[in-house]
Amino acid sequence: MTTNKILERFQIYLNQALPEPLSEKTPSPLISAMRYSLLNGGKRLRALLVYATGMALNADLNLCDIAATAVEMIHCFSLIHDDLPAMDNDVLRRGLPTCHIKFNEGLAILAGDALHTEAFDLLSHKIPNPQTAVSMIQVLSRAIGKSGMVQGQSIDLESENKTLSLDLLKQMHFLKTGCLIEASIQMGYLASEIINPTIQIALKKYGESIGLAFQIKDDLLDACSSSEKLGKTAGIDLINHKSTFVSLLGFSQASEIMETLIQEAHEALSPYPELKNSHLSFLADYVIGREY
Ligand code: GRG
Repeated sequence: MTTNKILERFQIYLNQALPEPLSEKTPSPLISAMRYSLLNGGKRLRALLVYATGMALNADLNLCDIAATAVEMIHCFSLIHDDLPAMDNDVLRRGLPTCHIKFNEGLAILAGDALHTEAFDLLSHKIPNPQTAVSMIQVLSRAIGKSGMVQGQSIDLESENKTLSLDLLKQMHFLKTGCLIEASIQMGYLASEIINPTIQIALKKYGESIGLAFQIKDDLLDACSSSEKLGKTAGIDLINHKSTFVSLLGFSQASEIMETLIQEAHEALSPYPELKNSHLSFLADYVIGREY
């Protein structure tokens, strides 16, 4: 199946997972705000990682649909909250007004909250094998809480107007962005319902490498692209006085490290033909080749 076909399939599933309210007479601003943030574009990288890993390991695609949807709900929730005035205070996301600008701040907070809950509701109700459901819930919740994404965001908030060490910058991005990327890959592995610790280790290494490379690419794009191309405010890190890989290392050293990380990602896959010859290889290159 091509990447475009996977994306088409995913969009249909997403749309069904969060349908419009049944009656037009009872519009729900909450669901409109959730759908606005969930259905309006984005690269769908985390969902694609779920499918790519699952498909490489012969997972049932129906399980990948559910896992990818849960991951994307969490991602969209984090974007809504990240854009709020108390966080990055941004007005543009995916080429559109951010959720709190389009609706209002209170509704944006609630839409994020409800997407967060909906992800776990979906996994707990739709994954047929209870052990697989619990494992997925464990992986996803661990990745986004106090030992993952929220912790990363907390370090980020405290870091404004400070110059971070390279190690702390890496740690912050590992938590804030890398953990959910790794969890997406792990969700695809769990969807396959195979047990193969060596493959799991290879996938972890792959995830660590592309997670960091993704963030370095984000910093490079933030520094040199336009808001029009990115669909979000370019130069926001400078505006918010944040340390980035570009501000700490310069453009060319940051690019070199990013390229090396992607080589390492390919090396992690290479002993396993089922991984090497899968969409995972394409996604590693996509992470640093992307233009937005
Ligand atoms: C989890 C309770 C709770 C709160 C959220 C706001 C927050 C805490 C965390 C922020 C996490 C965050 C937004 C990290 C940034 C990750 C990042 C680089 C997002 C952009 O991802 P892309 O480029 O976006 O994949 P698209 O639009 O393509 O989906």
